[in-house]
Amino acid sequence: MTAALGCRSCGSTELKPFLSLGTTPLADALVTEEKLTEPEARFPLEVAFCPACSLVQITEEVPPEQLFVDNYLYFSSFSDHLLRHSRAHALGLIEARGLGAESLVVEIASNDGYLLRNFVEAGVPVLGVDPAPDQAAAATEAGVPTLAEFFGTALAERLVAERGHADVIIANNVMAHVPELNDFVAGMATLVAPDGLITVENPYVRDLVEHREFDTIYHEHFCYYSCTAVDKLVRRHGLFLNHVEYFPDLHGGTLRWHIAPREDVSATAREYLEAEAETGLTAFDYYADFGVAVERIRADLRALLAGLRADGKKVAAYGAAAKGSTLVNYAEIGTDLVEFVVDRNVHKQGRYMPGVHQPIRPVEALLDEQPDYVLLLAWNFAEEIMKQQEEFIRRGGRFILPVPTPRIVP
Ligand code: DWN
Repeated sequence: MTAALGCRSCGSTELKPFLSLGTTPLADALVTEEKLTEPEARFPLEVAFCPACSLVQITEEVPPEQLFVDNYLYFSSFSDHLLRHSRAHALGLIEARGLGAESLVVEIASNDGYLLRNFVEAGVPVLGVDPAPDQAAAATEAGVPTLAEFFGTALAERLVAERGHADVIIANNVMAHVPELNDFVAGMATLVAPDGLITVENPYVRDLVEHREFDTIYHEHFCYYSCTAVDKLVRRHGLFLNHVEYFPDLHGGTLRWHIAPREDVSATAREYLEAEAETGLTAFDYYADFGVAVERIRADLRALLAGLRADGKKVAAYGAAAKGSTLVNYAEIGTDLVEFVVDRNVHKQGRYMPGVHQPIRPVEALLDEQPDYVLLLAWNFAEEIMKQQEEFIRRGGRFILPVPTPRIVP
């Protein structure tokens, strides 16, 4: 672990911390039975704002190999909502860009092939890049050729030499996950064709603050983006932020940035940049009080759970999500408050939540055990999950949504 020497984008050494979530275990380091009694690696979890380029980022750095290679358990295909979103993205690009058999689409952090498979079905040549070996293997087995490597300038140069430039590069939920940010963006600038397109998706830092989504802060997420930060970052590498799309119901509020070697900035992109300057996303004061709001959520959630338990209620949780790990560890929600967690990712079942050690069980445990309340750690999929759990709700089960304020639904 090494403390970042300066801003991951512009190098400024004037970073201004505004929130500390304590020293926490790695969010996706779900614990096996055999290792329950062993100490877990913990790292400071603190975020800071860069006044020079507006990038929000964590101040400590965990080696990516430790985050994404050693037993990384996140598989994208466990969310129907995400699969629908990804398919629409792929089909939209095929039509808008006139992609066909002569094209090349590269996805960075392609996981289990959840998105690229839509291009394969349409006969568009693809290449996935993902360092997580199990996910890369699953993608390759599903017919999506995938390199189990980290992406950067060196790999980009090799790919150009071997395959030529990419007509489209897709980088969803990965530009937040790379410590060497400039090398990553320089790699995309190297790989993309001169008339090509790069689409980057990440949660929007405005929604993180305004919807109090502090649990989306964890060591995998080195950076938290505004359009202003993205614009300054890509222009440093001869690329332009030309357009912005907003998806309010994905991961708590996601932006898709359209980036290209040719400048053609849309009115929408300009509006986002102007709005950020007007609302203050480009100044420290916007973030200064976030910590106070987060501490209030912690206190309110703990009080709610303690009250339910004092009334003899049985409480479980849904979603062994990385964000869930941040929430239960920062709020110190142990098995005394939440007995177990359910998750439909079979790779996570049978393990335990980092730090607080709730057992992770199949989703069916909700009907078997019928807890009175379920803390929805995967609140970003609340609609999908609560529809799926109609029987549990019919039997009287209720959910607790933790952010922006802890509340019981329905
Ligand atoms: O950037 C990242 C975000 C976008 O996704 C990655 N670093 C990791 C991941 O973060 P997360 O683990 O917080 O993501 P999810 O996708 O919000 O986690 C949802 C969890 O809930 C997964 O473990 C799957 C599970 N799930 C389920 O059990 N039943 C999800 C759905 C939709 C369901 O119906």
